[in-house]
Amino acid sequence: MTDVTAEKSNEVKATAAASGASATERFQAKERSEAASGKERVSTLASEVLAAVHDVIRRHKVTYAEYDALKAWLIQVGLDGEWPLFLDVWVEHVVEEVNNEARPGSKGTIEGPYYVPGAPALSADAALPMREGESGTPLVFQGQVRSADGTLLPGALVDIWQADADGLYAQFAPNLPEWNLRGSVTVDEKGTFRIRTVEPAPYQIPTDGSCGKLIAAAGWHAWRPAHLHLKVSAPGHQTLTTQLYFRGGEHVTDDIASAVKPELVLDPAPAADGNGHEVHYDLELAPEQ
Ligand code: MBD
Ligand code: FE
Repeated sequence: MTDVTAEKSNEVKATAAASGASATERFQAKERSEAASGKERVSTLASEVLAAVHDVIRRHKVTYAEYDALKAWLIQVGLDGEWPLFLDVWVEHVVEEVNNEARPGSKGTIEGPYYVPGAPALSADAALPMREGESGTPLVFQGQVRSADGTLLPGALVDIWQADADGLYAQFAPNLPEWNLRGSVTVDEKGTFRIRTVEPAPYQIPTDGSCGKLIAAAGWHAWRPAHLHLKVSAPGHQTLTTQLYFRGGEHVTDDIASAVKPELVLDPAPAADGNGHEVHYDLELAPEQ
C-alpha cells in the first residue's frame, strides 16, 4: 500500500526539481536576442573561460575523482532544472555590474530566476494580490518614479514580485495562488505609487537540489536576505531591474547571490495607522541612449 501521508507531504513541499523545472520553463519562454556575438568575440570569451578553468586545475592539481564529481554535478544541475538558479545566484551580479555601472539613476541589481511577465494590472494605490489573512508584517511601499534628471514619469509601470512570509514565490512553489504577491502597478499623474503588501521572509536556496548540494559540500550558507523585486519601465527610458532589502535584516550583509548594494537597503518605519511598516523609496530611470 502507498503511504498517503508521505505522498501528501511531498506534494506540498517546495522541491528543487519543481521550482527548477518552472524556472527553466520560464527562461525558455523569455524573449531574448539571438546570436548577440560574432565569431571573434565568442572565440575570445570561450577561450578565456576555458583558460581560467585550466588554470584552477593546474594550481590545485585537480584529481580524476574531482573531475568525475564535477561532471556528475554539472549533469545533475541540468536534470534538476537548476541552471537558471545557479547562474542567477553566482554569475548574474557581475553581468549586472559591468552593464549598468555607468547608468544614471537608481541602482539596479540582478533579476534572478523568478520574474514572470503579465502580472495583474494594479492602480497606483493598490494592494498586491494576496490570500485572505496573508501572513507577514503589513508593509506600505510608496514612492515616485522620475527620470534621472528629476522629471516626473506619469506613464511608468512598477512591476513588483516577492516571496511570501514563508520565503516562497508564487508559480515556483506549490499551492500558492498564481499571482500571489505579484503585480504590475501603473503610477498616477504625479508618478507616485502606494503599494500595500506584506514583508517577505529571507529566501533559502532549495537544499535538495544540485545548488543545495554544492552549498552543503562547500560549507556555505543558502540564504538571500528578504527582498522586493522591481522592474520599473517608462517610455523613452531604460528599464530598471532592481531589488530592495530591509535594514538590519538577516543576510543583508552576506547574500549568497551578492546582489545587495547600500543604496538598495530600505529603512521602514512604523506605519501611521500602527499596523506594520511603511517606507518611501523613489525610483529614477536613465533616459534611453
Ligand atoms: C531569488 O529569490 C532570487 O532573487 C535570486 C536572485 C536567486 C534565487 C532566488
Ligand atoms: Fe528573489
